[in-house]
Amino acid sequence: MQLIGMLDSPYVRRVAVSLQLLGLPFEHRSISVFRTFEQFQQINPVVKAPTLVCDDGTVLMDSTLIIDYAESLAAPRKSLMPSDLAQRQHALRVIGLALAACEKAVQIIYERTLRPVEKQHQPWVARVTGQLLAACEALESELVRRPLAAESATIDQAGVTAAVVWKFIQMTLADTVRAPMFSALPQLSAKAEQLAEFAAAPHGDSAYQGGS
Ligand SMILES: N[C@@H](CCC(=O)N[C@@H](CS)C(=O)NCC(=O)O)C(=O)O
Repeated sequence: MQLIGMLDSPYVRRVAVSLQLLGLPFEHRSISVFRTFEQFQQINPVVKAPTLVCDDGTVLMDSTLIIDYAESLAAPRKSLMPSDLAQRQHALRVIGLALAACEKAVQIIYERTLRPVEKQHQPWVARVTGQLLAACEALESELVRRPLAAESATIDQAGVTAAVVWKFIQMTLADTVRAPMFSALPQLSAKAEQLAEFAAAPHGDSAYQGGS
């Protein structure tokens, strides 16, 4: 199968890391939804990253749905979701907070980079910034309350998503979400970035450094 999209997208990156941890080989095509819109459009007319082209040619999109499909492919051998109800509930809360933080960060970045300065709407930016900070603070509290594993054998989807999202936010909006105000999130991120699965799919322009 082929994963389409750039690893500067936290959505693409969480899929790239998850596929590796689930033991699923894939080819990565580092195609930009902005700089290479037409090329992306040939693969997925909706132009959403990540896109997954399955082995039978079916085109999936949305990181959570792609990971759901990957989980089905890997089952019952492996899963990144805890089966215990309390642990699963915690994982779902962490993933929800991390994805909300991610969405708000992307909204701020799009406002800053895609709109002319005179068309940027400060009340909207202030609202989204408040939501981003609220999500990061709640995420930090969850990680303090219940620390997440950050080893290849034990990291779960909550750990993958929280670590990927924190790295993305620090690479793009460190002026808004100031690392010194947090401790559990930077610690999780620092450990996760050491893992082979994170190192093979680094945040940025490069392609996945593994697989076929
Ligand atoms: N909820 C989606 C969000 C994906 C998303 O917004 N991806 C961005 C790249 S970071 C994208 O495709 N942007 C182009 C667009 O929305 O037109 C997911 O989890 O995959």
